[in-house]
Amino acid sequence: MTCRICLSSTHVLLDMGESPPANSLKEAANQPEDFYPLVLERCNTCANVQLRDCIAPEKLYSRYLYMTPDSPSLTQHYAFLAGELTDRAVLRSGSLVVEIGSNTGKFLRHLQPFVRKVVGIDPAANICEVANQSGIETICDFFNDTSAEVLKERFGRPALIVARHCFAHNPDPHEMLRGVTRLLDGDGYFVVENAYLLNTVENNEFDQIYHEHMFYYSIRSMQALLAQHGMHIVDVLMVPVHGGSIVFLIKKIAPGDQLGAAVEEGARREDHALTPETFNRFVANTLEIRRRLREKVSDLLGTRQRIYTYGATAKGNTLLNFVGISAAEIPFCVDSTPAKHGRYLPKSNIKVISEEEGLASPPDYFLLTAWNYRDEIIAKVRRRGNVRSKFIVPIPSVSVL
Ligand code: DWN
Repeated sequence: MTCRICLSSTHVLLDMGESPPANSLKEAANQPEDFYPLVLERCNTCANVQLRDCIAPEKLYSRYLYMTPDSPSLTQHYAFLAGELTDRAVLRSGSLVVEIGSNTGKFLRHLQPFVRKVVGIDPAANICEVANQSGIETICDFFNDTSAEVLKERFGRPALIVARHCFAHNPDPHEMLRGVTRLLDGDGYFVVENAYLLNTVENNEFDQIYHEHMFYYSIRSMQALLAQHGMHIVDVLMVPVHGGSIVFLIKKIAPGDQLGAAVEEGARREDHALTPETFNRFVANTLEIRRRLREKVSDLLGTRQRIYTYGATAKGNTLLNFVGISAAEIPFCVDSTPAKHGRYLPKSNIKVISEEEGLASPPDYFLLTAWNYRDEIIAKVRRRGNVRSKFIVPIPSVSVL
């Protein structure tokens, strides 16, 4: 196929067969659902790693069930990020901040005390309603060159545009960057946070592969993309959230721009680490995790152990469907998001119940599909009095806690 960053040819890294969109939770288990190829490929020129087949964003995001969870680790991350951005004069009092894919506005709420005004833009009508009702002004639309012009007319030019875990969620990053270059203040920053390819590959996080993740960014592929839009990375931050993410601090190229040493250091590290051997090892480890998890679940069910999953996560649906686990083996998935309760996971048909319901009839084992919140979820379950259920942690290798 063709690289959507530099238009060169690509080669397939991993074909995960066909699956439904990861957040397409169903109202009824037997509700018909659409399946799409899930194939990861790499560019032969610019190191870009992308999904080969993209689903129309309107189908994925116009009505969206993922709401940023209440999570101590996320709140801690917001505080860290706000501190770093303030120290680097990226977050400026008296300025305007726009966040793309702002969801319910949790991060913007955190930035509000540091600036004059915050504005969100998100395509999901149901999510925008929640955000606006909570007092975070949110425009319901996709971010592109047209909506950027509307934002500029209404609010002026922001000194900071943020895109956390959404810049990789669109088939055409060039369109988003045209909007950013149109809207951003000349001396402003574009801050992109995303799951980091190096962490995804080195930690065997194959469940991060799902249709919302249309790109798997590295410093090299982001540099190749930005160079086509007169922009560059001035610094990077490595952060632990979502299985290991990278924060790109991006500016329009201006004479005298100082680049942080971490940019070139990180890029060189990628050149050494992201080799064909590394990708082959990633594929081999993915197949090994599938084999071992399959075995673990069968053994436990064979000794009449009850298993629930914990976290109706998008990544969890890739894991369950790739391993071939369904409601025939695991009847329930525990999750804290009210909008997901009573619904059924795509393909596996596992029913989502609340954490309270999960506590009322605790299973022998939880398969932790929200492994990126491992410590806080286990601590919460223990704090609420369940000291019996064990946790199967699938990533970076199958283990039981
Ligand atoms: O990139 C994306 C990331 C940022 O968020 C999106 N494409 C979709 C989504 O992916 P995910 O669903 O894998 O994200 P999370 O944040 O790992 O999912 C958290 C889920 O876990 C939520 O449904 C809530 C649930 N949860 C819970 O039940 N109890 C979370 C915590 C912290 C808890 O204590």
